[in-house]
Amino acid sequence: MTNDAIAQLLDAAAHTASPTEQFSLSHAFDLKAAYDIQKLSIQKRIDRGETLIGYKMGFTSKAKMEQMGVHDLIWGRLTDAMFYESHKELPLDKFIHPRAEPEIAFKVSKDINSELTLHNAKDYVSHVAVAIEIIDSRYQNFKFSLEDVVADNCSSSAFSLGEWMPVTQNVEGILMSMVFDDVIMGSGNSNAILDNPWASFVASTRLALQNDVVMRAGDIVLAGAATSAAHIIKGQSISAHADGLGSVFLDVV
Ligand code: 0L1
Ligand code: MG
Repeated sequence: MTNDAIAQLLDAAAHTASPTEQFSLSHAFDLKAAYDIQKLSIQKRIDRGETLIGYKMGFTSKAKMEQMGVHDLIWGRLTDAMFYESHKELPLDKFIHPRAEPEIAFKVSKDINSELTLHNAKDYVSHVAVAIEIIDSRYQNFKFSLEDVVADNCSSSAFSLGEWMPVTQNVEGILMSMVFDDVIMGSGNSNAILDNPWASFVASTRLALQNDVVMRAGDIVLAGAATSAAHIIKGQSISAHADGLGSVFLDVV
């Protein structure tokens, strides 16, 4: 099977919200091919009129790595159609078996053509926000290899953002939580994200460079989750909170 054929099947699975089998079970492909498939599959969205608006980092917390049984940092792409405004509805029928996770988001302030460091990263970011990422593996039973999940855009399917705060707002070592209706589904420290969410942003600039991607002013980077992901169901009000950053809310309908 060609990379484009896999990309087509993954795109169709996402578009029709119907799961597909893991490709790695029948077809050997490496991480480089997986990222190529991811790019081809996102291109199909762009060809339908969607716009690339940023990137997501995955497997950035110990909890997440343990939950999924892998040890590599991965990244995916975000389009405008994946964005849902806070306090608005998230239609469940667009997803297969979605899960939510509380994250920190960064907004890029100028084009990035080099790998940044913890020292200069703030010069390239204008704002930070609390975020919810909705992950929805296109594979049956949320089961995949590292290559499968990278090809599947690292399960990314939707996200929402709290109010953008100036970059001077602290995001290190802050308490974060995710609440479904009135139940706390998970809470943790933002430093569960690679020991410091800024480290995840810095890693995104390294990965972008390695993959010949130029991050543009205005791009959004989801830095990763501070807790394990939790299944969402119809009728729930879901929210994520981060000390000093505020909250973000979605109604699952
Ligand atoms: O955002 C994440 O850390 C998830 C990456 C993809 C793996 C998954 O679907 O849980
Ligand atoms: Mg995530």
